[in-house]
Amino acid sequence: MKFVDEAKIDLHAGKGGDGVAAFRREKYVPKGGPSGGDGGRGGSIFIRASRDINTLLEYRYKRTFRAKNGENGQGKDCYGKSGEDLFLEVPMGTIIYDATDNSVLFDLSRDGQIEALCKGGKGGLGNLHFKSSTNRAPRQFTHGEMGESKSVHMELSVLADVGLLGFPNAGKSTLISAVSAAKPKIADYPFTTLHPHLGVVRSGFKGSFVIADIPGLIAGASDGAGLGHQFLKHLQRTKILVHVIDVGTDYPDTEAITNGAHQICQELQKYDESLFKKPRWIALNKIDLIPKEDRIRFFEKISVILKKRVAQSEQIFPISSVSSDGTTALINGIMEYMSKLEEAEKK
Ligand SMILES: Nc1nc2c(ncn2[C@@H]2O[C@H](COP(=O)(O)OP(=O)(O)OP(=O)(O)O)[C@@H](O)[C@H]2O)c(=O)[nH]1
Ligand SMILES: [Mg+2]
Repeated sequence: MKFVDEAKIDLHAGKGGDGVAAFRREKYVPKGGPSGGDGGRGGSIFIRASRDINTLLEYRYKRTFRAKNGENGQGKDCYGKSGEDLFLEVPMGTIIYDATDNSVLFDLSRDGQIEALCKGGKGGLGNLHFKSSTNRAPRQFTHGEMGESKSVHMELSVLADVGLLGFPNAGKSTLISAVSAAKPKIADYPFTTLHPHLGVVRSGFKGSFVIADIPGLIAGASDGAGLGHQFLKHLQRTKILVHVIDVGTDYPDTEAITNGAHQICQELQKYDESLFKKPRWIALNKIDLIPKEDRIRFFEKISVILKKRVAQSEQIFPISSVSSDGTTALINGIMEYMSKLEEAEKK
């Protein structure tokens, strides 16, 4: 499925139906009074967040949405029917901007959250309403009001607590599939992952958090190399980044490994300073490729360099996503950190 995370659409709520001027015509009643009913209200447009949708794809094809008009009033005191409301569904994490001034209208972060985007026009009044002691046979009625129209820009930024970061092939997708039920494609060629995937990680009885796997970054991503850094925006709302570094493939070349890690940090900083300053943990992946007897010495050596060159990397976890070695320690560490954050937020 294609992943679309931006769309611009035009919305038009329904016009209210016109009121009507009509008179009662009944046998043996020579002059019946006014009987024109009101027009129905025009349909409004609402937007609803759903966790079952993960792309704005449908808004790429259809870009104009109209709610139904209200029906006109009728004679015999009949009111016109209201126009049906229109509900647009978007993924959780979609932010709606007013396209004219880019102000944020809504941030749809809860599943099932509903917001009113465009109000339908009020129905007009039938001549029923204009009867008075001096005017028993009014011919006035009013027209229905126009519905609201708006152009909105929608932007999806996936909602995750933890974001995975790293080169293509570092093993990000393997890690998310080892610790959650997510089943992203895994392969030994770069750019296997083409759009963000989310996985829910359950950590024993302690709770759960959402982790996002995004496409790999390469040097020059800020200039558009590889898939560029267009997906980094999906990490903006995370609380921790986990930088996945493949230490197995180039073992024992610490220089190559740490240079690579440094490049990712540079790309991150070029993209956005606030993202760069987020807590960033390190997962040294593919440790199964390192001889067992060398592991401890190697981790110590590489950790010292990483702590110096790759800022904010106090937390370093050696793991193997393939064998799940070390992944529990990483997950528990994250869970503990998240719980502390939550407690601090409550205070
Ligand atoms: N030996 C070993 N191989 C691993 C490990 N983790 C991942 N791999 C392999 O590395 C390759 C790339 O893994 P992916 O999970 O697709 O890597 P990715 O980081 O998601 O890559 P992109 O989606 O291209 O950015 C696959 O062939 C995996 O089987 C590991 O811990 N040990
Ligand atoms: Mg991947």
